[in-house]
Amino acid sequence: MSEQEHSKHASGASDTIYANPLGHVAGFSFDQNVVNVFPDMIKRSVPGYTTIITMIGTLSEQYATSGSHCYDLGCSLGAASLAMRHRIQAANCRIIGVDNSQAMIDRCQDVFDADCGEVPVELICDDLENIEIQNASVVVLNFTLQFIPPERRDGILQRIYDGLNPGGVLILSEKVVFQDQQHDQLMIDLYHNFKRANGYSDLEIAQKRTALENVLIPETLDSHRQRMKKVGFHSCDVWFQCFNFASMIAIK
Ligand code: GEK
Repeated sequence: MSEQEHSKHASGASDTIYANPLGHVAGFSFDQNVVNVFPDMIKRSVPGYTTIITMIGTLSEQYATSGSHCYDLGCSLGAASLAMRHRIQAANCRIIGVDNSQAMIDRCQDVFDADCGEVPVELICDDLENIEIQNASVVVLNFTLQFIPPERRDGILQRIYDGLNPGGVLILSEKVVFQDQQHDQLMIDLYHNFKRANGYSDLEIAQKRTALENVLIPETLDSHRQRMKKVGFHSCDVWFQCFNFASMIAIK
């Protein structure tokens, strides 16, 4: 299944969740309404998303080893798992997709039921903190860690590091902030222009921002580098960045 077919199969609806004024903007949650528009929402909201998904496939082809596990933590509708499935050449790999939203996992299962890739894919509805990570060659956290309370992030990264085989990789994509306030504001302005160019109104941008407050907590690239080094990764840095969205790779 191609990325275009994935979008079509996962959902064809466009994101209008914040199009009308809401008296009270509730905290963002990955419920059925979000699932229904998710492929459209993430492409119009995350600069470089399609490139990152394609490259997760490429990186998996390079790093997946025979008989190992590839994890997609916070898999949503399975775009990264699907890219991995269609690029992995190593024998007897298994992809494990995890998401704690039942609505996401149900729709994700439909996607894989309609896909004819050969690598086995297991989907688990659970908090990623409850998942044992073992015999891993590739672990993907594609815009997921940002939704987890910061004080829990060290422990998660440590368990990922411990569960990776030597030479295995973590691909970590996140929305980020910058220490230099002028640069931070420039990245936010450029990002909002990107959203406007993708058809979101100022009202939609403002209401979504409110919904994500205290739900999506971004850190600096340096904080991510430091955490990766602290848990044991000997090599890590950014491989992709557009405005305040970046993807990093760390090698065990
Ligand atoms: C993609 N990776 O398309 N445990 C498991 N899942 C979680 C947790 C948790 N503790 N917290 C949040 N999630 C995907 C995109 S979206 C990013 C990832 C976004 C899940 C949550 O339910 C949602 O599906 C996903 O993480 C984040 O490549 O929407 O900006």
